[in-house]
Amino acid sequence: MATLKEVLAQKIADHRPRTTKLVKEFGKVVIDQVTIDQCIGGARDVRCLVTDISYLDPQEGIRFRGKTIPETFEALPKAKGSKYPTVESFWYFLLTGDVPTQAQVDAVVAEWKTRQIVPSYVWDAIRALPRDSHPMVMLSVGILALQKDSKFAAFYNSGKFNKMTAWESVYEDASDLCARIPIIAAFIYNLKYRSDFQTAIDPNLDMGANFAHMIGQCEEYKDVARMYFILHSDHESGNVSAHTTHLVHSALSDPYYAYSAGLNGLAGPLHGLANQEVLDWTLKFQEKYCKDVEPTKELVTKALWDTLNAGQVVPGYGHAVLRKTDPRYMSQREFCLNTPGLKDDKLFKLVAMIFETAPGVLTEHGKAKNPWPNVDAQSGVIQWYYGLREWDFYTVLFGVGRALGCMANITWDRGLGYAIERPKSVTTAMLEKWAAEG
Ligand code: NMX
Ligand code: MLT
Repeated sequence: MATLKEVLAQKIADHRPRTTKLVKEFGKVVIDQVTIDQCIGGARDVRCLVTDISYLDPQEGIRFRGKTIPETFEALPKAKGSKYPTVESFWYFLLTGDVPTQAQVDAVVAEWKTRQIVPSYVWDAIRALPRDSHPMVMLSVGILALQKDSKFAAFYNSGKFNKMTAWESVYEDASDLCARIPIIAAFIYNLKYRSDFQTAIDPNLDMGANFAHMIGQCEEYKDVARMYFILHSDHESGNVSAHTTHLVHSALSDPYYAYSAGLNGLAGPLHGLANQEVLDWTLKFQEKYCKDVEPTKELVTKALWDTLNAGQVVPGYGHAVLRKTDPRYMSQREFCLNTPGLKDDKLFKLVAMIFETAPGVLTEHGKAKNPWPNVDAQSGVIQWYYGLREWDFYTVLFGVGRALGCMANITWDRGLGYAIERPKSVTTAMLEKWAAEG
């Protein structure tokens, strides 16, 4: 049986002529134009990035390698005794576009076991930080500390650097990073919230299950981890974390530099931090409005307007690309509805009530182009239910999942020899001149 790396080598070799032909023969074909509001407004909708790993349709939502979320979950081999696939099978699928066989999945699980050992200098670097540092700082530092042993950096410095084979050492770093990031995340969780009670890796468990084991979670949480990491993995390449990772790596900075930077973008409240903001908002709502009474749609409406009138955003709602409810939201909601206990949980019911109320309020408010919930509006309540209540850790969970998409993407970036990213800036005076000229 060919290894994942061998399968990928063939895929990259097969793909290269397509990219070369597009550039050589059709390089000047126009696929978009840029307007002044796009230039000032965050390059929204400007089509200038290429990835085949996922595609985000504004109406339909994400497709991983051409498959919707339900199709992805359906197609991939499941973890033993579980309804969900292992993260390792999803990694194989993201990288190659092929649904792996059980034997191919087992090989990746075994390979990641050999990659999981985190050097002690990473623990030293994290421990050196103030204990009340945000866990995203700890994660970003932990990933950056791994840079010392980057195989890509070593290859670059070896004097034998070769553009055709450079992707191989990116693949090595990417695989190491994906295998190690849940171990680092578990270490941070235990350090901050379990009085530094560290649990050893279980060599018999797949990535998601082992993460659950390492943070002292229950059997059921193994599927929560698998589902969470897969759902948060990739959202095409224009989002802040994926784009930052791609941009930094385009300077041939190695995967550790690149993903540490990507994590720093994920830590922003308009991006991945929104999941902790959602929990914060919801609990504050309960505290302020529902100490003695049951929540009602009227109370939720009032709280939403209070937030909007204070000039704040409603966390977990809106999106730069999506124009409907995020299918990642629906997938997690379905998990809640199918989980006895969670289905009737007080906080889940409140989140469901916000879902019924917020789109109408945001539509009436009239600013947000998309009044529907995104992935972050539903993820925290699941963690909360399973007792993972330290919500400043939620973006770390997002960061563990997002590593899969970012690492798959930069492996392909190098495979296809994408150039250093360097868009052109203009001055305000130039915009004014072009505006006057019509
Ligand atoms: N609540 C209130 N106002 C909003 C919201 C919201 N949820 N979403 C957008 N707006 C406002 C936005 O601030 C902007 O106002 P202004 O003109 O005063 O600057 C206006 O509506 C137009 O923004 P859009 O074009 O709809 O949104 P944009 O593409 O700029 O930003 C988000 C997308 C996701 C950053 C934005 O919807 C938002 O801030 N949402 C809340 C935070 C959040 O949930 N982020 C997580 C996104 C998913 N993720 O995980 O990364
Ligand atoms: C993501 O998953 O990255 C977010 O939904 C944000 C985005 O796609 O822009």
